[in-house]
Amino acid sequence: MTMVLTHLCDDIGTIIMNNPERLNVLSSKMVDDMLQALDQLEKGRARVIVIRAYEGAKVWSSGHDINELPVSGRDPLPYDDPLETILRSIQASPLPVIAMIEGGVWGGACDLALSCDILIGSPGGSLTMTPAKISVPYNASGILHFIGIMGINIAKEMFFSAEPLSAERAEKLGILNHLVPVDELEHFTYELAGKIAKNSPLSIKVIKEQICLLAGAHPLSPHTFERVQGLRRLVYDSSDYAEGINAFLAKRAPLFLGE
Ligand code: YXS
Repeated sequence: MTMVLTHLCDDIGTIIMNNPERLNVLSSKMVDDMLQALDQLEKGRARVIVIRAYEGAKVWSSGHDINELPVSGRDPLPYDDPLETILRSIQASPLPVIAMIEGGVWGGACDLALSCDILIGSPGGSLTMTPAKISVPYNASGILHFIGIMGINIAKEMFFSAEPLSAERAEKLGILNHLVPVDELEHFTYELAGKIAKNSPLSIKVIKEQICLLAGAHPLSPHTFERVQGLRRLVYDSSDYAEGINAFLAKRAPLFLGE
């Protein structure tokens, strides 16, 4: 039985985490199903993806499946851990991914939400980082991810206190892009997704990867610099680039073909 529901409508893909009994715990089965859904949407007509919980969820996701944490003596978050795999897949996806968040987000599910490109939450929601609660060391890529998004002091408070960070505070801190009343959350999310879906997929794909590469805050290696230049050339050499300019000058909607 699949743990996720997948939809595609108006070029907007949706992945719904759908395991109410276990509060959308990120078990290896849930992650496998999410990876399959992501792959299917990336290969299809989707131009933007929304990741959300089932309707009315009090918990968006309860994080890594504690039952699947390895016994002592082994790294609880190794590179090939299911959670780490889905985080990298979302970050590396050529499509913009929006996290539509209602309810509580726990542990590794916070990293999942933060791996999305845009986060939209609603009052009453919260983000709780739990490693210190279950004596998990977390890991370098995850910690760097938090520092890059929220700064060192807030990251320390989240990790050290393991206390919920309210959606209201997360929005003030710029962690959430938008805070929307829960009864408007779906409409607001899909309206934004629709606007993104109308723009040049090639340009968005290339800008997303450039942001990811440059936000790494590491000195640019020659490889990275040349990769960034090659990515940019992909777009300004494309017919979509000419189409975007011609459509604007002709005062008509652009028809982007992704090439
Ligand atoms: O007792 P049953 O069998 O019905 O199962 C219960 C919970 O045990 C189960 N469940 C989980 N099972 C495995 N791993 C989880 N993360 C997990 N979360 C929940 O789901 C059933 C319903 O949960 P219950 O009865 O506690 O619901 P509740 O409404 O009273 O409380 C909701 C929560 C989310 C406050 C509570 O379930 C909870 O605190 N869950 C654990 C949240 C957590 O610590 N997540 C972090 C997991 S570790 C992780 O993500 C990383 C390794 S790290 O820590 O490094 O970030």
